[in-house]
Amino acid sequence: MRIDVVSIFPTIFDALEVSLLGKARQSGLLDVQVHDLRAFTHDRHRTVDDTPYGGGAGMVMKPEPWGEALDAIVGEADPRPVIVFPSPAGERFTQSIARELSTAPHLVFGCGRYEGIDERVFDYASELGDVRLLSLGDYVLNGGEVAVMAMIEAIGRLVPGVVGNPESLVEESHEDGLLEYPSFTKPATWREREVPPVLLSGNHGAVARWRREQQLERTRTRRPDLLAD
Ligand code: 6GU
Repeated sequence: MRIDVVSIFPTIFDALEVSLLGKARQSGLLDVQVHDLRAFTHDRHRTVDDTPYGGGAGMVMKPEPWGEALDAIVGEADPRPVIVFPSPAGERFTQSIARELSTAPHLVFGCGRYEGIDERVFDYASELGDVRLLSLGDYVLNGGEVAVMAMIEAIGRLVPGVVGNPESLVEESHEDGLLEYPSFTKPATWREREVPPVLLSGNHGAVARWRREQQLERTRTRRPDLLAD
């Protein structure tokens, strides 16, 4: 999978060099390229923002550097990429969207800062690829970079081969619409706390039933919204 990221803080993405995703990049499973938006400016101050038309607080990202960056990165790339703009005003990013995007051969992430990107950029981008505006949740970050890090990790680990044991992907929170069951390892007693006896019983059917009950109970108490869906 090819992933391009456009940002005015490209070094934030240095963290993608470590751990599982770092390995996947080294092995060629993920080809991640990070681009500095300011490289697509032409003035002495490498300006990427300006005051909003109509007035109001804050600054808006200018369309011209975005247009040049998208032209350079996407150009006439044969499979139309999915172009993701992280935004608190976007559709909620979920495990099912992560699954869907993990099958795309080419993803482009455009990280906005300030009060956002000139709206015309999204319309232009839709000529070059399939545009998605995606939000992590109902809170506000200073920019899209940290959100894109989270999305790349959620998507990248679903690309076949990135996670060594694919079975570890199936019983996770959100894969079946429920929260994950609790896990325990040795010792069986630790600081006077016991592992639930059913897990030591060797009765696979009983273990499976217990785990299912735990999933339902946790989801009911912590995330009732998931059961309503
Ligand atoms: Cl994707 N971007 C920003 N700036 N804030 C967010 C977000 C994204 N998701 C939640 N808050």
